[in-house]
Amino acid sequence: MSLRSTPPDRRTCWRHARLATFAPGAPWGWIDDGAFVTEGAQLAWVGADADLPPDPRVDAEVNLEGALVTPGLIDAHTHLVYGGDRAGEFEQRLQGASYEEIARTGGGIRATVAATRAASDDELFASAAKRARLLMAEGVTTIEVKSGYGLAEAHEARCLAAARRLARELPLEVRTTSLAAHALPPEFTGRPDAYIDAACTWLAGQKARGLVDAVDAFCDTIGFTPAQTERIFTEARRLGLPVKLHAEQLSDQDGAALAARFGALSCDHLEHLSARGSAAMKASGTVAVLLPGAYYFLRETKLPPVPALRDAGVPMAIATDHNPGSSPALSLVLMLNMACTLFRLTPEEAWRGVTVHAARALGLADRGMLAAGLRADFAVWDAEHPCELAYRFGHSPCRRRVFGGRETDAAMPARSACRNESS
Ligand code: DI6
Ligand code: FE
Repeated sequence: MSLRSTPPDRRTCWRHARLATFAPGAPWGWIDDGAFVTEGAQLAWVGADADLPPDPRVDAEVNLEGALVTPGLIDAHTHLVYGGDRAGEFEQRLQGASYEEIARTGGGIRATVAATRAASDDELFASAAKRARLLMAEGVTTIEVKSGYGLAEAHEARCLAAARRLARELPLEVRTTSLAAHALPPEFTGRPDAYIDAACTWLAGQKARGLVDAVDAFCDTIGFTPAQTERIFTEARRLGLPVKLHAEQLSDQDGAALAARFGALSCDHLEHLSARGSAAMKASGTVAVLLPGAYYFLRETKLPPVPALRDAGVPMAIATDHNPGSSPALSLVLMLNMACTLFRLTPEEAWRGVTVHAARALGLADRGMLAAGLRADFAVWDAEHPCELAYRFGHSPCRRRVFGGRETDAAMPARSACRNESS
């Protein structure tokens, strides 16, 4: 049976868990002595153990002995598929070069583009699978993966296809995003508008091949202008693809307001977001995806306007932004701590950011909470309360991981990845 096939409608009753369901109501959606029933890939019932209805159809019962259970974690922003790494650039930055200077002199994203184009399909897949397994070992069950290191039609398609292959070969949901408008490739130096014209023509083919779920762009001084971003978004809309945006990361381009006009699923980064941008996001129901790994690694000092987002009621998600240049992070659990320490989110806000709000940032209504009718994607932790996972760092006590009702070894995937794929 393949990893992706839905298990038979086997009913399992999981009892005596501390449940952080994130369902509306109590803080954390907390249930002290909780139980839930999985039926195949879905949750059939969630509630207090004392309220568990008698169910003769249950095939198996598991006593969780008070362990914490949360929804499977969702990493709503990654650039997981690429060749090479940028450890050398890290050293340059330690000697004083800025991220923007390195980008302007042909390093940065362009260096990764060269390494990505040089990598074979199998190499791209194997390196991305190794990274995905490390995320999965910490209870991650859904990830988003962007293209954006191919920057030519065939190479962008190869990267999206590698992301789709992750979902076929690993017990993991993968949403793909086309990010051709990430940087200007060398063939188009000095001709950004011509590049955007070309990138617009690739989207229909990506969609026809089933390679893409959403469209993103990098709207910034070292990326693309709002007018160029708008052209990509217009083509996405014509094709019925939702959009998201790398917005106001290094400067305020009013990108969030532009994305909001297109009903964007999310605007991501947002360190330089204005009050106008956050109001526009609220009005369009756009999620703010905050990326503390990139803030930390680039030693940014301008914080995203968390109090304004909170006051405006804009849902906040937290993601790794895993990429080789600005956030080589492979721990979504660590991002919980960073979101609290650096961005001053509450532990509950940070957790909602990797569950309910992350699901919304991907347009997925079937996950992110533990509730009847949603997917049976969950993690069992060696902890009594989710706050502990936001408080500790360098420590990810995932004990069990269940994806679509099927238990997968939470720890082994990462270890076997290191054995099998690092040679
Ligand atoms: N913003 C980022 O932080 C990443 N992409 C983007 O638009 C960085 C990508 C890289 O440096 O490779
Ligand atoms: Fe990013």
